[in-house]
Amino acid sequence: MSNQRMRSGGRIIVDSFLQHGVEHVFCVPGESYLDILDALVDVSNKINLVSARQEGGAAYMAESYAKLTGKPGVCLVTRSPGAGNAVIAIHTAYQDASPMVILVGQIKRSFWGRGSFQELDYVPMFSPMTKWVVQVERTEDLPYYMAEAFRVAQEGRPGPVVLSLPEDMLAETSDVGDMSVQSVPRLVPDPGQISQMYDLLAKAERPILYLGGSGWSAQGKRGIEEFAAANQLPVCVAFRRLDVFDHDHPNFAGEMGPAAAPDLVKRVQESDVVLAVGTRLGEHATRGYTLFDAPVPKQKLIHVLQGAQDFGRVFHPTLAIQSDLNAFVAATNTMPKVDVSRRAQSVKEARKAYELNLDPSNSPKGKVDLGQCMLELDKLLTDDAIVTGDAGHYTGWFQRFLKFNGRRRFLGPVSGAMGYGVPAAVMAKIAEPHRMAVGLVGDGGFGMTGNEVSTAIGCNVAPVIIVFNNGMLGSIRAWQELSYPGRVSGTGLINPDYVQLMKAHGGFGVRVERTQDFAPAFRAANEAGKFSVIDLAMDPEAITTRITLTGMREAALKRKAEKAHA
Ligand SMILES: Cc1ncc(C[n+]2csc(CCOP(=O)(O)OP(=O)(O)O)c2C)c(N)n1
Ligand SMILES: [Mg+2]
Repeated sequence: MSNQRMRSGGRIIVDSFLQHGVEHVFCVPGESYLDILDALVDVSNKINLVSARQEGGAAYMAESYAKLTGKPGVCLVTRSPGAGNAVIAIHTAYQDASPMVILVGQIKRSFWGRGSFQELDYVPMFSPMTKWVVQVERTEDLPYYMAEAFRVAQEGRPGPVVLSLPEDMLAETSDVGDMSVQSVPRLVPDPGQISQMYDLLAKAERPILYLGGSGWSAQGKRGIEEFAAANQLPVCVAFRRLDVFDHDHPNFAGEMGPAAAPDLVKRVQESDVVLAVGTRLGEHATRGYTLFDAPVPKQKLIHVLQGAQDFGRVFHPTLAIQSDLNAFVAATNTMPKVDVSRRAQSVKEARKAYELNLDPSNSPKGKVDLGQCMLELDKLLTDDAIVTGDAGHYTGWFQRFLKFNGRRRFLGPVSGAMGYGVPAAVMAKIAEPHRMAVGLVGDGGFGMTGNEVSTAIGCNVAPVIIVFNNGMLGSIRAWQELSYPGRVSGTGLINPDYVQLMKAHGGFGVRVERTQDFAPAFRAANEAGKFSVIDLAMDPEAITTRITLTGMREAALKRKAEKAHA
């Protein structure tokens, strides 16, 4: 006889949450996992169950929690409709390398294969977007699967794990004991590779440090700042990885997403050694894979990644270093000092160009000067604010003009999935109630998950959401103008009156139609102590920080005319 008490599957899972230090669980309830919900009742003083309005919102909350804390985000969803809604965030966790444990309630085992109500096989469904997906058939196996799910989600390149849990398996009992928490090995770089890197960097004339990826610790971020300074390396950050390097640091040269400053793009292209740490050098980090020659860049490429699967996938590395990013930074301390003062000038030039790029005076503007608003916002945000973003062309404005650092965090979908900003801001205020949480979202993005305002109000948390309201799905409209100039199709938006909408929710809403009204509106929203929306009137012409919508259309028409004549 085992000494272990009999526990249901749900209780075993909740005990495993406690073992793994889970503090918040994000869910939309379903009848397929009642036993887990039931077991959570007894630990409500230790685990905060956040019940969102839609699984897309719940799963984004869990994913953004992982980005914020580095710990696995936990999400509970019901079978096919719930799992289907959660896909957007699971795929985001996969692309963005965020550790996540997603538990899906499944139909009873005995109903399998009958085309039963909401029957679906999650293994083929989630295989292409998870590190591991498995259905647990026996209650006594749960301690293993839970411990393994947490380990796999965090090891190497972090990512999502899905467990499918038949409802009768969850309700059955077992006297199985817990499995101990499995430590996640931290891959350290090979010392020989660090000395090879040293040789390459010592000889470099125009090196660039290109940072991205997930899993940076505060210490790792401080360490990479020191490394950049000591080695005279200008630093750029990858698309939506804005907070991996302090923007006020003298080596910071800007962000390298699709809206990057042309001067910085040129600098990266003309570099002779690229030290890419964390970033996969994916499509949006490399201007559609054109930033470097593929597959063999003319630069020496030192590529540092947590997982080996992305080495050489597009760009062949000169030196591939598989390592935990923070362990890599720590290992650079062993490098001997070298005189690289000859590179100081190029660091200064890159910095100067970044600072010049912070001037919005040549940017398109309507009644609201968005560049000016972002500079104002930069002053109004606390140093440890959590800023969340969404997808869309409006993101170009804060990506260019807002500043981040190790403490002022940015959470956004590298995957480009819309609807991220509101749930992530709600999560930020739940996980870190004493920090300022500000969501920057388009009117399209707000339309997708703005319903999570109810979740925030239910949880008594009050993020501030700024809706960049241009009355359109601006990003797609821009693509239409580029490829099919003048032919607008399906990209207009009819929006609600956000001030009235917030009133109906019991929140706070304010509309801003002039630049000078932005700062007072933000202060009012911040002080309202309620879920707040600032409806920021955005001139549809201000589609990017560099060119108007009309400018885009005219350039496209000109290109077409030239092509026709050629
Ligand atoms: C879930 C999802 N659906 C569709 C898209 C395609 N898409 C990318 S940006 C965009 C428009 C975003 O509109 P909005 O939030 O208003 O921002 P804007 O571009 O107008 O600044 C769309 C539809 C996407 N990325 N994600
Ligand atoms: Mg829009």
